[in-house]
Amino acid sequence: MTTREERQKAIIHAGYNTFLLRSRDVYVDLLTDSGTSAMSDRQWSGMMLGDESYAGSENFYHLEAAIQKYYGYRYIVPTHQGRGAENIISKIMIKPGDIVPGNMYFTTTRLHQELAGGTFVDIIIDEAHDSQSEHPFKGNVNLEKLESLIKVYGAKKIPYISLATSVNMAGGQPISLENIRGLRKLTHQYGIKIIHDMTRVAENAYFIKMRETGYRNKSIRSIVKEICSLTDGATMSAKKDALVNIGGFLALNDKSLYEEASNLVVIYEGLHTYGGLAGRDMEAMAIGITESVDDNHIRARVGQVEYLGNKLLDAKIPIVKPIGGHGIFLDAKKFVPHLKQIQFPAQSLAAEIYLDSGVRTMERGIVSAGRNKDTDDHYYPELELVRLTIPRRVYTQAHMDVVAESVQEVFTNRKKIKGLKMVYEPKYLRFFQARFQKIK
Ligand code: P61
Repeated sequence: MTTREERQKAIIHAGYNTFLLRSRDVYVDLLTDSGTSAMSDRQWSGMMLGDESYAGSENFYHLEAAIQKYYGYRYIVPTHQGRGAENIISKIMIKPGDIVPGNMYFTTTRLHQELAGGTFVDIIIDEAHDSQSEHPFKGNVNLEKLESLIKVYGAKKIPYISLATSVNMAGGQPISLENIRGLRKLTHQYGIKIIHDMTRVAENAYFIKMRETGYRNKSIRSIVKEICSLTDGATMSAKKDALVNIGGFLALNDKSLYEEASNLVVIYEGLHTYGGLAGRDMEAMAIGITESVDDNHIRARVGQVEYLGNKLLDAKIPIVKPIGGHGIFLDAKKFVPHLKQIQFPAQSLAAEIYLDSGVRTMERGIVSAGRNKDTDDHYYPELELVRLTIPRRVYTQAHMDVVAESVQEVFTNRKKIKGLKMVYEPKYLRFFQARFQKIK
């Protein structure tokens, strides 16, 4: 624990960017659920069985078997984390001038698509951009938007649909199986592939179980498999759902695409049977995948997020509704309406929460959205959010109580919160390293 004076120094030193804080200065760390979950006794036992052979490690085959069994994809290429897989798939499939439609952008995913010469186009339903819409599947694709895009550009210009389950930037919002089926049908007509960002697929499956007609008695495991069966391949950051501190993969059903991927991976990650990971990491991932599709685990995980969300709703704090799968997202436009978006309201609010209690959160608004690659102007996203992300199997409800109290305290004093100006802006993924000063 730290004093307010210590936190004041720390946040100024960090340029009002929670990514630049030292973890020793943080009390409850809700920056991300990425790589921050606790591994189980079984996973740790698996770490002891690392086969650290350069080629053909036993652990690779365990991982491959787990992916085939639980997700159903045929070929896999391990990578050090999700963006390693995004780099490879983008390089293989996207040509300069291509259009990549997707259900809301994700920072690293869009950047790799752009670096490969593509342009991302958002085809998520409009409700996803409205924090107060209670649509049960705000991750859904607007199929009419997609079809008119295909008509304008032609199917040849669209290498694949970038389809995320549990849409992160929308607030961890799910897509329904009905919508994925509709998308599959439409893409089949035009011969377009679907590449699934399956980083939080099990959390999405939980919402399908709870909200979609006909799924209440289905297991998470079977829902996950059904989702994957409707897509052609996937990128995975196993640091989330799959409960590991490091790891990811690219999965594909098409053999020739797999062959290209397994050739590229040796340039950027490592041999195709380790992809930048130690044997022990692959073993932990194989076991983590198995644990991630357990109904009881996923209910407890999403249940903890709901616990915090309901506390904030009871206190009339403006958050994204419905409550998502991996965190609570504060609506900064409603929380600090006196700040203009160019004064970085969510960035400022995240700094203020840290100052109040040492709780670390993350900006998900104008800073994260970055600049338009063609015009170089800031994007002004509808959603200006602060994400309180819950790691899996780490915190207790008592920690959630502390967090809720702190957010309420900051809410009470919200009128005093000042805006920020950006004083350092890196070229790529600026939110990680940008620095700010308080506007006097
Ligand atoms: C996160 F602020 N997410 O949510 P990698 N797809 C999806 C992700 O959520 C994801 C990746 C791909 C992080 C870490 C992070 O703007 C940020 O294993 C849906 O991180 O390479 C990662 O997977 C990339 C935080 C990433 C960010 C980018 O906290």
